[in-house]
Amino acid sequence: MAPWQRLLALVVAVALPVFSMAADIMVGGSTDGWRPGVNYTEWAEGMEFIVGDRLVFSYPAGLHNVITVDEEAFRSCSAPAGANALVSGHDAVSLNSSGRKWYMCGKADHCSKGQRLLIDVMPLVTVYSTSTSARTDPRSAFTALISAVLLFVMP
Ligand SMILES: *[C@@H]1O[C@H](CO)[C@@H](O)[C@H](O)[C@H]1NC(C)=O
Ligand SMILES: *[C@@H]1O[C@H](CO)[C@@H](O)[C@H](O)[C@H]1NC(C)=O
Ligand SMILES: [Cu+2]
Repeated sequence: MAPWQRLLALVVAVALPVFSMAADIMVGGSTDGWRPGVNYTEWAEGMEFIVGDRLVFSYPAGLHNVITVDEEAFRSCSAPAGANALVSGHDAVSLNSSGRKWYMCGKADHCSKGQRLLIDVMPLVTVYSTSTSARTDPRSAFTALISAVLLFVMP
């Protein structure tokens, strides 16, 4: 590589993680947060979840909790006995893998009052896939651009 190519590759390598940085997503937004009586299906429809993002469940500690469940528990609003609940009131959950995830509040009848969340987490880079679900959001568009530059520059 010529020196300018090395420099460009270095700049790109440094910039990449910054521009494709994961987001913290507050569940329900900052007004509603995590509580019964919110339609989280509707809320999630306007959102994009990407591997590496974190969900942040915000609520007054003690009033609610957050349990990661499977589809069946989600449907029936019945968390398995002894399920691990997050209780801090500001619970961050890392989205480590793509695919469907389910969460519910395990307090009283909150789940059946709407306090449950289903999301579809997308892979970070779908630019190389032939799927029609290619991402168009700025983060992945920038990642794709940078990747293209890298591929061009590298010997
Ligand atoms: C929540 O919103 C979704 C999508 O708009 C809708 O299909 C569903 O019926 C709503 N649920 C409730 C309990 O209102
Ligand atoms: C995600 O990965 C981190 C770091 O490896 C780990 O601490 C955490 O428990 C994982 N979260 C989930 C929901 O699997
Ligand atoms: Cu609750």
